[in-house]
Formats: sequence, C-alpha cells, structure tokens
Amino acid sequence: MQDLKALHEAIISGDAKTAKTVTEQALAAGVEPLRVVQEHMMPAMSEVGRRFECNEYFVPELLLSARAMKSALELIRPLLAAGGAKPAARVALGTVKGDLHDIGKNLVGAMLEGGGYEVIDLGVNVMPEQFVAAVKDKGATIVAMSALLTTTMPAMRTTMEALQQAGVRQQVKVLVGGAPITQKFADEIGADGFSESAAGAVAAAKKAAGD
Ligand code: B1M
Repeated sequence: MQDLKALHEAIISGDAKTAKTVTEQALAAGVEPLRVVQEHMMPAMSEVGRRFECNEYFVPELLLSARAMKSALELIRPLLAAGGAKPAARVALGTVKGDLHDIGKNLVGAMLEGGGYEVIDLGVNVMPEQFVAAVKDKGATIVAMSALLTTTMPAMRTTMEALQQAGVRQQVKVLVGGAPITQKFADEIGADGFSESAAGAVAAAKKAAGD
C-alpha cells in the first residue's frame, strides 16, 4: 500500500518534486485517481488554507503548495478525463473576473471532460465578455464559473447580466461553484446549476441540461 501521507506532507510543505513522485508511485500501484485527489490532496490544501488563516502561512507558502498540488494533479487530470465518448455539450469554463484560483476549476474541467463534455478552458480572471464570446463565437451551450473569493462572487452575477444583455442567456445553462458558493447564492443570481464539488459538477451539468 502506498504511503500517501507523504503526498499530504509534500503539498503542505510545497515540495512539488516529492508530490509528483509519490503520485506517480500511487497511480502505478493502482490507487484510484479520484481517491488520491479527494482523500489526500484536497485535505492537504485545506490544511494549507487553515495555516494561512491563522497566519502560520503567507502567500509564498500558498504558492508553493499550489505548485505542488498542480504538479501532482497534472498526472491525474488525464486519467479523470479519459473515457469520454462523443461530447455531450460544449462547456465554457473559467474562474471569474478578479479571481486567480484555478486548481478547483481545473479539477472541474477534468471531471466534465471525463463525463463526456467538451471543455473550452478560458482560464482565470475571465471577464464577462469572454464568457459571452465563448457562447456566441464558439458555440458553448454551458457556461461554468468558478470563484474562490467572497470578493469575486459578484462577478458571477455580472456575468449572468452580461449573458442576458448579449441576448444569449436563453441559449445556455449556467453552472456555478467554488468554496464560497452556495445553492442559495446560485438561486439568487439565477444560475441553472450548482455543485460544491468537482465530481458533482457533471451531475449538475446533466441536470441543468436535462440530459
Ligand atoms: Co487564496 N484564498 N488567495 N490563493 N487560497 C483562499 C481561497 C482562502 C479561503 C484562504 C484563507 O484565507 N483560508 C482566502 C479567501 C477568503 C475569502 O474570500 N473569504 C484566499 C485569499 C484571501 C487569497 C488572496 C486574497 C491572498 C492575498 O493575496 N492576500 C489571493 C487572491 C488572489 C486572486 O485570486 N486575486 C490568493 C491567492 C492564492 C494563490 C495564488 C497563492 C493560491 C492559488 C493558486 C492557484 O489556484 N493556481 C491560493 C490558494 C492555493 C488558496 C487555498 C489555500 C487553496 C485553494 C485550492 O486550490 N483548494 C484556499 C484555502 C482553501 O481552499 N482551503 C485559498 C483546492 C481545490 C481542489 O479546492 O478550489 O475549493 P477548490 O475547488 C473545489 C470546490 O470548490 C469545487 O470543486 C473543487 C474540487 O472539489 N469547485 C467547483 C470549484 N469551482 C467549481 C465550479 C463548479 C463546481 C464546483 O461548477 C462550475
């Protein structure tokens, strides 16, 4: 059995090399990819967040931990995304304006791809107009927005308004998620779907699209 405690520790200490090596070994030993993420990587990031909150960690430590998590996630992402047949729909995915957090968004993208969706990843700090353009010019029928900061939650509402003003709101389903987002907030801004986890995003997309 792989000692995945080492992965947990590597993420907390920002040791990308060890995080990658331990993940490689775990996957080679047949540990289920989603288990590695949910049971080891995400709790490690929660601990990093806790340390940041009580001033034990500062932004440089957050960056190192995020880099360690991303390097391990790079190995897992293709495995989560594998197996989709023909795309169910095209999803424009991004972290909203003002927000640079992309680890959760990337996981959501991988899960959606694994669930058979074609994902146009617009990246981070995505302006409302960029979401609109993805619908108009790239034919996205689902808009999926992620926010990690309470201060960037309003950008979800602004994006909803931009979709409305551009006359494309009726032709898309909008999904929202991210640590501070709740079903109540999703309802308030008129989103069609909400999920608190990356795994749940696929079910939320299917439900919103009536699949
Ligand atoms: Co920042 N940060 N950060 N940060 N950061 C948080 C979010 C914070 C909670 C830390 C804390 O105080 N405990 C706090 C926000 C507080 C608040 O808003 N109330 C915070 C802060 C304050 C900040 C800065 C303002 C710090 C500063 O500069 N003073 C700054 C803001 C920068 C900006 O965005 N403009 C900042 C910067 C950063 C880094 C760049 C250093 C780095 C991000 C690196 C990166 O993403 N490339 C970072 C990190 C790493 C974190 C924490 C520690 C970890 C986030 C993470 O990756 N989690 C975070 C604390 C925490 O979460 N415990 C924190 C792991 C990831 C898998 O989970 O993203 O929640 P998460 O995604 C989940 C679900 O939320 C969901 O699925 C995912 C998997 O299940 N989900 C969706 C996400 N999107 C979804 C979309 C969906 C559905 C589900 O449908 C569309």
